[in-house]
Amino acid sequence: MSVKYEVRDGIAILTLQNPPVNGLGLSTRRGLMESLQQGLDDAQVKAIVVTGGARAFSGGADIREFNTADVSREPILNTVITAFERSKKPTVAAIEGMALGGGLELALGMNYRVADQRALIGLPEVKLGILPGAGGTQRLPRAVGLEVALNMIVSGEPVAAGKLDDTKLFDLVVEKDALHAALLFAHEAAAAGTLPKVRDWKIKHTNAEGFLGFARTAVAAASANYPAPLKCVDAIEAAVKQPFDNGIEVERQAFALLINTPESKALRHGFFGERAASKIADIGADVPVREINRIGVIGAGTMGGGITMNFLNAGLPVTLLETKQEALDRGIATIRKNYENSAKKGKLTAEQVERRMGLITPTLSYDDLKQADLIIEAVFEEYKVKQAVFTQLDAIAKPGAILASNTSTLDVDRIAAFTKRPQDVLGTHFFSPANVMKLLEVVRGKQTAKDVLATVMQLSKKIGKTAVVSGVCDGFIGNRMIEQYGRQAGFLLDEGALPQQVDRAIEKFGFAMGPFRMGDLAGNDIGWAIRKRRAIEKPDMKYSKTADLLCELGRYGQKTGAGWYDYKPGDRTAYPSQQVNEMVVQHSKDIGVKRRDISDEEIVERLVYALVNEGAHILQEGIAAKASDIDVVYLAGYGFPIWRGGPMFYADSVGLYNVLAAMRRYAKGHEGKAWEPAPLLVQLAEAGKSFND
Ligand code: T1G
Repeated sequence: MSVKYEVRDGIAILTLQNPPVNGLGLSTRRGLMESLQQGLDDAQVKAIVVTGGARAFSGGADIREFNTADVSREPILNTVITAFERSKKPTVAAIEGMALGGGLELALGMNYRVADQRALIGLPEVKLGILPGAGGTQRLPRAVGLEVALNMIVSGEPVAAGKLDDTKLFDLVVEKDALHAALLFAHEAAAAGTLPKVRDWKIKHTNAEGFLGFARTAVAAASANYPAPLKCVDAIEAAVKQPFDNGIEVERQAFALLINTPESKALRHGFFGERAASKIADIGADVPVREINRIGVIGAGTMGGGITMNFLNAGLPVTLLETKQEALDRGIATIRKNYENSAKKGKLTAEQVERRMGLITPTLSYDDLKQADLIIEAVFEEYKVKQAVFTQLDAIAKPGAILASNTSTLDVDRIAAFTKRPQDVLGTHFFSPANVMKLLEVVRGKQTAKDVLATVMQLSKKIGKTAVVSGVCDGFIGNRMIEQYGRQAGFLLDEGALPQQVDRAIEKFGFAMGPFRMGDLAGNDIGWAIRKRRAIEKPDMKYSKTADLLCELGRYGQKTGAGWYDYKPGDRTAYPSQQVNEMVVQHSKDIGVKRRDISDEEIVERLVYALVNEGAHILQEGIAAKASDIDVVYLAGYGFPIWRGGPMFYADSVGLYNVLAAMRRYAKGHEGKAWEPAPLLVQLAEAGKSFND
């Protein structure tokens, strides 16, 4: 039963039991209705307390039910909340852990609320592209006031219950054992005999009209691609201006509209995708994880330093090894500078900075890594360097230590073969800056043991990373796809576009940064080195020569003051470059391609479908286990617009039939060979199926 019923000293206690976070699915909603009725029918019961246990009162509606029939099966959440609100016996919510979304709305329908000061309180629905759909937009403003409620609902950000102690939301905020406090409170409530209802409260505000007008303008400016935030403002405005039941109707209509928007479906896809990424088909909960208490990092450069910070932030000590003292000192100084910059912005206290710095053990000796449970190397991207490192690690690391490579392009199986313990080796591909970027590609070698993979996936969550498992191939998931995206960007220049047009078009589609601005930021010489390698390994993979011509001019990007764009000292603005544009136009002539006007739509289709087609190969080869993993890589690591759900989800929303048809059109053009469709894409398109089916 998803709700346990018991009576203690005349108080009915309803305990939600729907792990992991008491999602308010159909069986839980039914359990609440039946248990409430049982308490109302039981003459010895004087009051009713609802609790969810220590981890969560409730994380809200059971989002696993969305887009299923159950979500609208009675009793829907509004029915349950109304039943509590009409209860003739006092009802008290005992809140620990969290009360989010529908969980908070349920508590708002009760007469009283007692909360642990640390409990997370919020209405995060807007992050899923919807709005609170069970009275939250009507009751929360009545409980915490107009301004606080609007900020909580439009941002979707939870706050600790203690921060709301000065509002009417909680009748009691306690340091611990909220249930015990709630039981005592229930006795008092029963004796008092009053049954306060949030719906009857007035909304506290100073100048509602002015505030709502300002809020509407600010929200519209900040949420151009998202319909939900403005709908939140509409519903809250109804709470201020209309009777309660009218406001509920405004909220209901907005919810029904938003749940079916492409943006909400994309946001929910991303939310589930991120959690599904940590589910690995052949690794169940029964696979043990290894204990990780000490980390070793080899290389104190940009990547090694950033990787180190992730573990320091999670309170894990790191032995940081370099080959030369000055490199080690420089690396430590950079870590300190990063923390001190955060402290200047108020994100860290000076004491936290020192505590984290105190967790670093700098060393020049491999012997100091002997006790490490996990060692990550971030050394130079060359096999012979990796071989030297892993040979030494194999000699000194304790049995059972996990050995990880931060390589972004080399073969993890080949690296594992440098050791006698390939089962303990895998890739952990961090993205620069490693202490900031959420994405972590965890590269599973052929011989990587299951418990090694399970351990690193669990550790990834502890350090706040979005981890996605990749198989071994050149570029894993993200970089392998971005290479095809970059090829199309170059061909578009050959055929008639200019860098600023390509960037503007894809940024309008929603990418954080177009390919040419990205190249200038990351360094155009990185791609140059890869193309030189490709010329030997894959001579039939053609590229536009413009990128090489650019590098031959020494225009590596911001780091050389000039790249695809011109830059001014101290100014990171990318100014279109007459020299580069002339070079591009001249190159078209040199290769005999007649330049033509290219539409933004073609630019977007060619860049995005290049990702999709390579993603289909990656899926077919089993490098990625599921399409949503590929989407998560692009949402978390490559600035793909989250309201479009990732390349594979976006292709599904366009329709694979249409994607394939467009690719076939482009296959007739310049360098059309690049548009050879992946067999899986053809197969799905012809079957009328989707990647994310
Ligand atoms: N329903 C069902 N399962 C949920 C869930 C939910 N609401 N929230 C999380 N989970 C699962 C999640 O999939 C994962 O499962 C596990 O819990 C741990 O999650 C009418 C309609 C609650 C802060 O948007 O923000 O109410 O992978 O890894 O870091 O107005 O999950 O272990 O099998 O994230 O501790 C509103 C969304 C719903 C909350 C916990 N509620 N969840 O974070 O663990 S809409 C939300 C979160 C709604 C009403 C509307 C977080 C968390 P598994 P986790 P965590």
